Amino acid sequence: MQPEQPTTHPASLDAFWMPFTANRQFKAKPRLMAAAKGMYYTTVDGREVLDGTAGLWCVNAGHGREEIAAAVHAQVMELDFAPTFQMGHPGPFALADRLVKMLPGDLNHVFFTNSGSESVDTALKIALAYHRVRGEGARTRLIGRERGYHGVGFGGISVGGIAPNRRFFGSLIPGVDHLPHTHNLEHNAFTRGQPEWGAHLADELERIVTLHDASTIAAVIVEPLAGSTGVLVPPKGYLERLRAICDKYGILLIFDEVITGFGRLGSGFATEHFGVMPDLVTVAKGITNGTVPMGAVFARQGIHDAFMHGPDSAIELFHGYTYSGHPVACAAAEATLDIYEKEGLFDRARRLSSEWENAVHSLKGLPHVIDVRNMGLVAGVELASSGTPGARGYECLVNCFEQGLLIRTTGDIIALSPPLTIETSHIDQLIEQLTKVLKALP
Ligand code: PXG
Repeated sequence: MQPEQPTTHPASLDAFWMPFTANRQFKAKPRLMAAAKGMYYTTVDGREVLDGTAGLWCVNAGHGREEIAAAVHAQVMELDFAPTFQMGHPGPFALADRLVKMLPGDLNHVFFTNSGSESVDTALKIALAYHRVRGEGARTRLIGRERGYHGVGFGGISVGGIAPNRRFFGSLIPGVDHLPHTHNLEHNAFTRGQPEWGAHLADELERIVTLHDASTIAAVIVEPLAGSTGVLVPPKGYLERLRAICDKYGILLIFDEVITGFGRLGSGFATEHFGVMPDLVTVAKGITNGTVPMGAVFARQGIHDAFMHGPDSAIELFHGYTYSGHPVACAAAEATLDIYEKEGLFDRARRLSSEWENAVHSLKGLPHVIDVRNMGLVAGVELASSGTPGARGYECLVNCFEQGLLIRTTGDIIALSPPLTIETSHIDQLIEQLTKVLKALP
């Protein structure tokens, strides 16, 4: 008997419980991608869809890169898997060495994970353990921010600031507080780049320190630019103030760069872009161009070194994943970094950013548009709610997809974050299609 031909149309959609999706609604009218190349997806019914979101903020070098495919294939054939617990292989050592040269200052040690969520939980655990190994074990409190997204681990949802991601899951981890978010349309609507208003919101950290006492606080975690909750650009001076207050009280500052890392803002990383040095940095997504799951946490020299005491035979950090530094992920990451370097994609994002800014701000004045904000190759377009929160955003997403454009929406906010390989013709197409959809929305 001949084997059945593979088909891109699944026989049934029932068994896959989809993440962050209205499963019943989706399965009644699915949107399925079959292939991708460059800036475009192709759907199972053969339509081209322009990728306005780099997949899920991860395919920074565009789709279907031969170099990554070749590296992954070669790695599987040479060394498919090897443990990194009390054992090793060259991949993660070489990759870590290369990565730390891309980050500023002494962010020169790397702990590998498999996702952004794992990176966040790893960074929070390193922060807690760091204080403990230094004899400040009372520093257990973690500070996040309203509208923060730090993945879906228990640590990440605890410090995260998105109510539906938190309220179903019990008491979360104890001893967490939140800074206020910085989103304010009254002061900052239609700002290009960083808003002037809002740096003072960092001073809320002083209030939290007064309330709990610095001796109980381990770390503050923020996305330098908040992605998932609608592209919230940090006000001028805000991150600097957070850094200064953390320094004053011995609190670690963690930047979650899962979205901002690897060129999105027109610099390698947000820490470099804003000139503010955190103590720990989390990344994922763009590290492998979205091809193989991988994440990482960067730690400053002093944090790493605080663990390197006691007998040589002692395991310094009781943490890690079977797939920390997986050979195939390392190979994909090396090939991805080669592309970023050879094609100068971070500089390209910076060069394109003013063209991008002008393009997205041309949406001002269209029906329902109450804000446009941008930085590097990312933009948020906020729509007025139709009365049912999220309904207009969802309708916009569906209509864009039908028109041949992939966007992301969070509530009634559109997030745009195309591959850094985008060209003027694609920017024009994106704006044209979005304009058409916005004009037709009820
Ligand atoms: N931190 C940040 C800042 C993120 O944006 C994570 C952590 C978690 O990463 P993983 O790999 O565990 O998903 C993220 C993920 C969206 C969207 O539509 C954003 C993310 C994931 C899925 C959708 O904005 N960000």
